[in-house]
Amino acid sequence: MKKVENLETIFIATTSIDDQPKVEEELLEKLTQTKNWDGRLLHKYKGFWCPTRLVLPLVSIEKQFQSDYENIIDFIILATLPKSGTTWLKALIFSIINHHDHHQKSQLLTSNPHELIRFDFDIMYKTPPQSSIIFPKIFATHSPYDALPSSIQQSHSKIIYLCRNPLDQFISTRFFVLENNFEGENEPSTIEEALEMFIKGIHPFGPFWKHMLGYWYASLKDPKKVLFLKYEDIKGDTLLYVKKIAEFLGCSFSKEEEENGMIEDIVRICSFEYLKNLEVNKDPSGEFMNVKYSSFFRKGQMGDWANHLTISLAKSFDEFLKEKLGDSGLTFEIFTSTQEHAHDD
Ligand code: PPS
Repeated sequence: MKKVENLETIFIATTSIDDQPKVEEELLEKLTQTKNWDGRLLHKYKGFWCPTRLVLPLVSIEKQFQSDYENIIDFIILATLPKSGTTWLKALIFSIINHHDHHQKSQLLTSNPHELIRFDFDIMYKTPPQSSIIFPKIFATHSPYDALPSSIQQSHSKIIYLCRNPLDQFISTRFFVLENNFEGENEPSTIEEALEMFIKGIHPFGPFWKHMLGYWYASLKDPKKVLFLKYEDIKGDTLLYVKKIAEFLGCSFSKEEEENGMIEDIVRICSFEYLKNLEVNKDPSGEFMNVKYSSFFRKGQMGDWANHLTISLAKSFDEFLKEKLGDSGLTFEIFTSTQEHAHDD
């Protein structure tokens, strides 16, 4: 592996996506499989339910990180469960990292955030067979902490984890899947059936509580390495979190930049309304991994679960969640004060 420039490194591909059918067949045979509520296949890989088409790209990445461990450089990794605010986090981090460089920063106005900071599995997918893989210094992953290449855990890489009220994440996923017809020929399950599977941990990159707790404990163990964030907290005070993220990444804003309103600008340009209404994100031909850009911007609100689930379902979910999170110190406020005392009619 050699360093190309500041933000890019090259790995030489060891497994070609061309070999996928054969290698995948052999590997997948060894893994437990199940179907998600939308009919898509999931395989149990490294302790989590991995969407089947992503298993091989993740295996390849693992191999390359292992073989290049000697030269590993320090990465910046954005980790999330799907539908937890990844697009927002990508926009924020891209803007923060490039805050000194107006030209770079302005790319957010003409590119979808997923094109600016890519997912690990997407990098593998887009690489032509047998060619060098351009692996950027900053990338995103949905993999759980324990499933990250061990060299990442051992290096001085920085990890920013973002999670979200799991009921909102569940609802966001539900609409995303239905909008994009991922279920193919399968009849999608009812929302209640889908929630039951979610509670069993059967969903992409699940179980969700293990995903969150993995990064939570890693952040407690080494807060300089892992920054643990919640969607709801960032919504509550985006400005404060932009500063925190910048400090964590070692690229704080100068006094002058703060006084010139640079942080407010980043907050505004990364806001849901602003990003959603950019021409690039409204363009019906704009797609990322076969998903329309517009599909990454639905409502961007907290508590949307209440428009789709009953209070009693949410209350039993809350009990379940508290039990799973135990005495870890990680908590979520699922209910507003009014909802807490409400009952279904
Ligand atoms: S993905 O497919 O995993 O990358 O999806 P992800 O970006 O994690 O989650 C999509 C949800 O995030 C909302 N969103 C935002 N919220 C706040 N601010 C900004 N800028 C923003 N951009 C996207 C998006 O609307 C999805 O949430 P829901 O609840 O479905 O609206």
